Amino acid sequence: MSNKNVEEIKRDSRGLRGHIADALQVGGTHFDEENATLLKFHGTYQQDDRDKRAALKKEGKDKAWSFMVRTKIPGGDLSVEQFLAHDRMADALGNGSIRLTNRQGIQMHGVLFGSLKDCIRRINKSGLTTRGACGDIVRNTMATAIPLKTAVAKEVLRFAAEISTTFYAASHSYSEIWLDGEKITEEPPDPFYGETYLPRKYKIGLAIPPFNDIDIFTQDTGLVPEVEGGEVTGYTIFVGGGFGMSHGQIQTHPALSKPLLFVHRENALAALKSVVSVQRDFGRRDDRKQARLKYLIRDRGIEWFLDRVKERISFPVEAPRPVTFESVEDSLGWHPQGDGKFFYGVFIPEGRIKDTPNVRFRTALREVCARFSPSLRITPNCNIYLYDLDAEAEGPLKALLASHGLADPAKLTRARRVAHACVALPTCGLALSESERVFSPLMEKIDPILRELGLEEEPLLIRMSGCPNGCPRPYNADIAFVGRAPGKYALYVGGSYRGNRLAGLIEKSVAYDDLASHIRPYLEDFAKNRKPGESFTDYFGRTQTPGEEPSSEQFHIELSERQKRLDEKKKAGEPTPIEP
Ligand code: SRM
Ligand code: SF4
Repeated sequence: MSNKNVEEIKRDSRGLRGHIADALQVGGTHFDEENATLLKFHGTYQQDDRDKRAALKKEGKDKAWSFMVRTKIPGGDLSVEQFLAHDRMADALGNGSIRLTNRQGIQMHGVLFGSLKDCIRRINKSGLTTRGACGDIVRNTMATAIPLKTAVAKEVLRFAAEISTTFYAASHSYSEIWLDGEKITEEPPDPFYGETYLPRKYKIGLAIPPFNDIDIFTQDTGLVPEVEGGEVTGYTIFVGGGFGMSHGQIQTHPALSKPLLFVHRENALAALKSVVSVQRDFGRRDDRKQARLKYLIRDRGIEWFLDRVKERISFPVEAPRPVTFESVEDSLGWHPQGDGKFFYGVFIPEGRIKDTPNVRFRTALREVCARFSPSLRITPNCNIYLYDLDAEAEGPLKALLASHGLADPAKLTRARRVAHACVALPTCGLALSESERVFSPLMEKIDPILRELGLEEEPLLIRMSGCPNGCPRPYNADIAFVGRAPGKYALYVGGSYRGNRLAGLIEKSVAYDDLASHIRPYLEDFAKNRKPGESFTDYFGRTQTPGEEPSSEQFHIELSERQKRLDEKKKAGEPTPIEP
């Protein structure tokens, strides 16, 4: 057990080297805690198989150690060769599956100590990297995934890639350890990050209205292009989104980002660097649970933050421009992409690409790659777009996917097409309950309710997580199940499929088997009483908490209690904002 805290580990790491290279040389099954902390900056998490944990402990044996390796893919855009490199590794080095992530990356699970270097080396050989995929640093940069061939979409994807490389750690340690790069004995501290990098992880995404697939309000920093004459002229920058929290700990809560400023295109990268540097210098480093940008902005205020950002730049910035988003959904199925070619959005439940007795996702995608040579893009809902397809490919492509048992997206409920659950057990060390493994069976109970009530084509955002850290971005969903304990979930209702409203806590603990029946009354009420054309999001906003959407600070208060306080205040003729 290391006595050092994470700040000390970073400071003493000699540019994130620690003793990782020595440990790899010596061999074994896992790394010590300090090296495991530093490994995150190199894009890998040390994990153990939690399905086996108890039995191994009983037998007095060590944990079944393995590694999750995360590939960073700006905007989720990758080639057939890059995808196939991961597919090959799934068998050779991993657990036989690939996991698309909801930040448009790829995770390999079950990589053993002896295969780790090979895995990272192979990812780099394919032209991608794991560098900075995890750790207290700028993570994978997201961008609207829909592969439309507009100048704006092209520019946004280019900028996502530029942001990604701009915020790499400067240290040569990555190439030294994993790619047999030249050994550098003395290195100055990182010119941007310094010795201790950022206080916490940092997430950036770009969203092209009306598409909010990247869930822009959940990012530490979001950029929305301003478009004139079909070209990007600048960006409105949002700051302070983030979803991690702990159940019942009121000082921890999700937050949606706020508009900060508008900047002209040529100054956007410099403005972004200034924004990140303010968090670097002022974000709390004494408490990792209060270290994200959202808390800095909560504690000091957006005006204070803007002043600090402006102090560090020499060009003018303007007031943020208004932005409007329609939905966080993907466009699954067959669509024109605007240049005579077509794209097809493939539904991948929970982003897990594997072959099962009924559905052969891996085989299907391998054959698609061989036969149609598409370009690929991972969506923020863990689905995948195949694009640059010829019109003639439609029939054969659909037939190929169907022959391997993949669902026709048009036959799924609209809710199922966008729903997501995080990884959780057995690999996630923080999971309090199941998520990915129990989500499809749960949706198989919810889908019939939606069909029975005539809601199969309603935009309804449903998300599930195995703990309150918020990886599947549950807290702005229409309906969310958040793991509390084995088989138990907190129920949240009332977010928005546009991604711009937080849900509210409905019940603190519901048994897994009862989840579908607990949300049924909300769906019935909506189906019966909504106005023509009104979505669940808008109905809930109009009827449940009119003018009183739950703020971050009220996040741990159950809906019934919030409504009780609201009614009391109204009765007394007092202003209605609800205190935490
Ligand atoms: Fe996450 C930690 C999986 C997106 C908030 N997340 C983890 C770890 C690494 C567990 C750990 O620390 O040991 C999980 C690995 C599980 C496994 O076995 O694979 C994990 N997070 C994921 C993924 C794979 C979920 C998914 O279903 O796709 C996503 C990977 C994205 C990527 O490619 O980088 C993933 N995580 C998110 C998001 C959503 C987003 O980024 O858009 C969030 C909420 C937004 C945010 O960051 O606020 C998120 N993950 C967290 C947190 C809470 C952070 C906080 O501020 O408190 C943790 C725990 C932590 O950092 O202490 C965490
Ligand atoms: Fe693990 Fe919790 Fe993230 Fe799910 S939300 S992957 S359980 S950390």
